[in-house]
Amino acid sequence: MTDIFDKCKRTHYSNELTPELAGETVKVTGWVHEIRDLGGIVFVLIRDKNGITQLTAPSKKLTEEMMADVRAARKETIITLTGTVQESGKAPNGVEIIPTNIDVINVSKLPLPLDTTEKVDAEMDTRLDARFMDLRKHDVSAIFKIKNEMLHTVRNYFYDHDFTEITTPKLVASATEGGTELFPITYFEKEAFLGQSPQLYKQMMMATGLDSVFEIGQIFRAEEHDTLRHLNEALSIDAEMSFRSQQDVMDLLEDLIRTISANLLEKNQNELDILGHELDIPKEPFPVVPYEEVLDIVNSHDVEMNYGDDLSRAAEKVIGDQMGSYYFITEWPTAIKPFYVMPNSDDPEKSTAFDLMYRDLELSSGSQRIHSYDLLYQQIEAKDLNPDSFEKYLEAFQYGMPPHSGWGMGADRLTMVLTGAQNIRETVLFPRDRRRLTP
Ligand code: AMO
Repeated sequence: MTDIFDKCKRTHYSNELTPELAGETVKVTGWVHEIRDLGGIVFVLIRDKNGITQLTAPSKKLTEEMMADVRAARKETIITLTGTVQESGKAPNGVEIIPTNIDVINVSKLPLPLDTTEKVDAEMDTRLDARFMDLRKHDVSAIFKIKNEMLHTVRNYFYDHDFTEITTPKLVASATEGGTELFPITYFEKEAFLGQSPQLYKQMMMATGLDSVFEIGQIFRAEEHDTLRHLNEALSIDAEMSFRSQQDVMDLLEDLIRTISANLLEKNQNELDILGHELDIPKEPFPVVPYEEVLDIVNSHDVEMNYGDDLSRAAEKVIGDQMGSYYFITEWPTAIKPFYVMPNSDDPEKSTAFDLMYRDLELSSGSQRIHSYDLLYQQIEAKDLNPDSFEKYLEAFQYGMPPHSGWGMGADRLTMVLTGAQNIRETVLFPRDRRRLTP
């Protein structure tokens, strides 16, 4: 018995078939994308992860048996086609395959939950319900190929800059980013939460002497928001550096964004073309706008914003229109930033916190952190938090905590920018939002 894996072992992916192979016998395996039966000739398009191959079956040249096999093809069924390459100006990659054998590997049920040929637009919910099939579409898989390359670049970048990769618990005992956005869970007889951020752990790592650490991991936010830019489970890229200032970590973030953009242009032009997205390559140093200037700009565009307000959606739109692609907002009021943010030494009302924005989208937040135990304790109390819940975190600050800085960046939001996706759900395989917990 022929092993099924031998049967479907391809010689080429679709994109590797070129007119230079004319006359050769090849084997391609994939999903039946489309069937066009014109009577005397049948075309079957076969899709794999890299493209589409055209099977051409002229009834005059093929046996009745072969024609019957071709006509038996069903959409989204997996088949292996063996055949001869022939040049064809009209077919994908300029080649078509004249079949000598067709093996049906696994038959698809019909009707399909989605049209993979993109001739019929599907609602986002329908697509997410049948995500496995949605991802068969090349303009959907392109987003994840770009996200993959971005994450690959991020990891390499950190390794090249002498960072240590860490993984920290997602089952945690206390809030980090303000108390309202936590998912409570039952942890045996105790109360626990899903982690909003690796913030406390990455800071505790500064007390270990590892100096620079990063983590790529899930964060959980019980926000009620149902927007195109919020999810309840998101992927965060976190960096933390000892003996490095706010400016140092802003420079690192900027350099990382440039490196990602350059790598994508080099490696993923095909996916960018499929998406019809022109990557915005940041050339100049990212502009820096202090919070107070943001206030002036926003108010001068008839959107009310007072000192101490966070950016409303309307304010984000105004500032995004004014600033264009990547820019930093700095000098945020200490009062509206988390307890661990170091106040500005000259003017403690202002902080060392910064946000990296892309147009009207916040991509990353960071700051210099408080490294003094006493000040940290005071700030926790000042934010009406209970220092007892931070006991183990605080302990790390009593035995020689280096001055340090860091940031966290939303990987899904960054993917939106890199792919041109307008809805964050496009950039996550199985998004978790207000209404969606499956698949
Ligand atoms: P912050 O809460 O600003 O900062 O989060 C950092 C970045 O994470 C992304 N993000 C989200 N993405 C999608 N859906 C959400 N609900 C969501 N929430 C956050 C955003 C945001 O800019 N501990 C700090 C970081 C630090 O200072 O190191 C923090 O978590 O892109």
